[in-house]
Amino acid sequence: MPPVPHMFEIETLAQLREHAPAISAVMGSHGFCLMRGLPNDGDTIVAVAEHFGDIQRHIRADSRGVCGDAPMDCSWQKYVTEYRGVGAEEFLPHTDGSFVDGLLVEGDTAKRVTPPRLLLVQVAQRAESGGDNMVSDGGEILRYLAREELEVARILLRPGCITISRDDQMALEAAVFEPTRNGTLKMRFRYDNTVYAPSWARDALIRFHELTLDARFSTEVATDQGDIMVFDNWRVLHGRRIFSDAAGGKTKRRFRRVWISDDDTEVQMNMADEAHSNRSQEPYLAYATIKSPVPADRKISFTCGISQLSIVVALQPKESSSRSDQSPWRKTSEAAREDCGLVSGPCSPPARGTAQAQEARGV
Ligand SMILES: O=C(O)CCC(=O)C(=O)O
Ligand SMILES: [Fe+2]
Repeated sequence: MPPVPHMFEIETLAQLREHAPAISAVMGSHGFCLMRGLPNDGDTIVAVAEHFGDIQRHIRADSRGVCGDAPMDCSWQKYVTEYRGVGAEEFLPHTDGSFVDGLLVEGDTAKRVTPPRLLLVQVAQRAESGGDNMVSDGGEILRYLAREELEVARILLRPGCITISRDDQMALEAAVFEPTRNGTLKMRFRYDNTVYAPSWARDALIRFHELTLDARFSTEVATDQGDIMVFDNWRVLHGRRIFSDAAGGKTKRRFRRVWISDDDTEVQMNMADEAHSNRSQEPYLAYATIKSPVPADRKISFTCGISQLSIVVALQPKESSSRSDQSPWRKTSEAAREDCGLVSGPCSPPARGTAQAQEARGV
């Protein structure tokens, strides 16, 4: 079978580094890639992950941040039915960590804890039958909606359209598509009993879910044992078909998974200069970041998320009212920042404050 464009045959970490430019290009064009030929063990997925960024821990992970080997903490097993990834049923297209939205103090500042930017999945053991993975391109779906079903796009961009509550985590009144500071959009979505929505957003979420299963936007990913898939978790959704394992548990399907943390969060200063951990932060300790030992110039880098350009153009109102003409948000983002007394540079406001983002959110 000829290799597919998103597939790389890689047997060593040196080869991974050689392929870095091509991997970056495929992540940019497809939002995911697959590596075949590396050793099938937990240390390998960790070493590969460290080339993409800092690993973000998970409640079910081991001390290296790997889910699927022996977890460090077993407290979650009391609530095992809350973790869909652990069962054998179908897992509908979703982004990982959609329920994570918190804060952790580190030293004398704090940082938001948010869903991962990337996720890596290694096929440790395939199922006896079923369990194939699929990927859907959230960027393509949003572009389609902005062209053909504008009101659905507007709702999915509006903060408050989705709340996700799982285990001891809650993302309250989030948006399915949220502006990042680098000008892209990041997506947060799942469709199951962890999700709540106000009545104005319900139909739009149902419609988006339907489109994640639509063959125009989704692909099956054929995998072999040991394959590593990398997903841009801000742009593509991944899912899993129902599976069954051989009787006697000989070939129990097992996937290893590692998250790469969001690098888009701003440092938060404590207003009394007294940053301190408290009980509200405890649930997020399980999702803290582990610094990668790979130096920046050896990392595989590319821009994650959904490019906003064509979407923002589609969302522009045809004719602007005189009231909105006077608003600073009608001007360019730079002019708007000046109007607000804010300067560009390291302290500039997040993209959510720009004219484009305000427009995209229907403000
Ligand atoms: O089992 C799989 O293939 C993926 C599971 C998954 O997506 C998850 O646990 O978030
Ligand atoms: Fe997942």
